[in-house]
Amino acid sequence: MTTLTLPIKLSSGVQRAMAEHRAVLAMESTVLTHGLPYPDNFEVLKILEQLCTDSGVEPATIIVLDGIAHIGMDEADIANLKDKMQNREQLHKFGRRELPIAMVKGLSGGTTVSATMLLAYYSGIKVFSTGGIGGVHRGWERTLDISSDLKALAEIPVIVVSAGCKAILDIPATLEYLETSGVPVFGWQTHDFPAFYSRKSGLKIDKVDSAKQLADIYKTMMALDAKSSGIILANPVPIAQEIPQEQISIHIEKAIQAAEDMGVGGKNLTPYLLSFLAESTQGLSVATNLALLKNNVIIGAQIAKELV
Ligand code: PSU
Ligand code: MN
Repeated sequence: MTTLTLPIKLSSGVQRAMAEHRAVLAMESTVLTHGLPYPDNFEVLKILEQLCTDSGVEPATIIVLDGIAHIGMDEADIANLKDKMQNREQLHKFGRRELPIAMVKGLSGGTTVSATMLLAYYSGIKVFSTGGIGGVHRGWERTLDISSDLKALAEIPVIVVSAGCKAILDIPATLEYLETSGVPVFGWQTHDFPAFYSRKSGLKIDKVDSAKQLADIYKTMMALDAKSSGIILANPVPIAQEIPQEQISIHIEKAIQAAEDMGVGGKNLTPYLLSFLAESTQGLSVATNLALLKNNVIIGAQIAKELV
């Protein structure tokens, strides 16, 4: 078999940063294609990339456009994405298993945590900031719906900075799955695993105190085991933007009931629940979403700098 050149393109900024041995932070794109309304999503992209640059770290938003995995977007790529946004149905949601078909068929879409982790690792990027990770869905006993994010976390040695996961999921089962898979889960200066909108889920995890400490843990893990898992760093949403659990849980119960009534499942379930929540909280969830994304980029950038 001849060797295949994969359709993976590094942005000019990422190429430069790598050549100069400067820190790079990966970011996902499902939040752009499926998580946030247009044109707010482009505003968020700009804000997050600027925050990253201000921290002295090169942003690498990962996305698939016309079958090419982009590791960071140049101006022309952002224009191309904006164009595709006008006909949003053509933008898919790609998990890890869908990357080869997207590349072969020349499709476009956002990459989930599992796909972003794979492309980041392949490109030599060790840290990735996102909003929330996928996990074990409620009712998994019946549906076996477990996000491929968890399997990717078990198999790909990338640090994923998130605000935990939403209570649309079965959070205790998600943490059990991660424990079984040997994935370390740390709280950023806290023992509380956050539940995305809320700073606490009621579940306890280990704590890290600094970016240096986490970077040292990552290096130690890699030295011990060449086939290491990823690491989850759970960073609670800032207090000012927190939505208390009692308040958000009403919306979450409604979202889950609506999905059940509509028979939504498989890869459509998470986007359905996310957009239901955005609508039913009337934008409240969008402000929280932006606050925690920014918070995760700031911490992710600190860690990326410790790992160059
Ligand atoms: N949870 C969120 N926001 C998100 C997602 C999950 O709070 O944007 C997205 C991420 O891209 C994640 C994906 O990787 O959904 C998980 O989808 P699934 O449950 O189908 O694996
Ligand atoms: Mn699923």
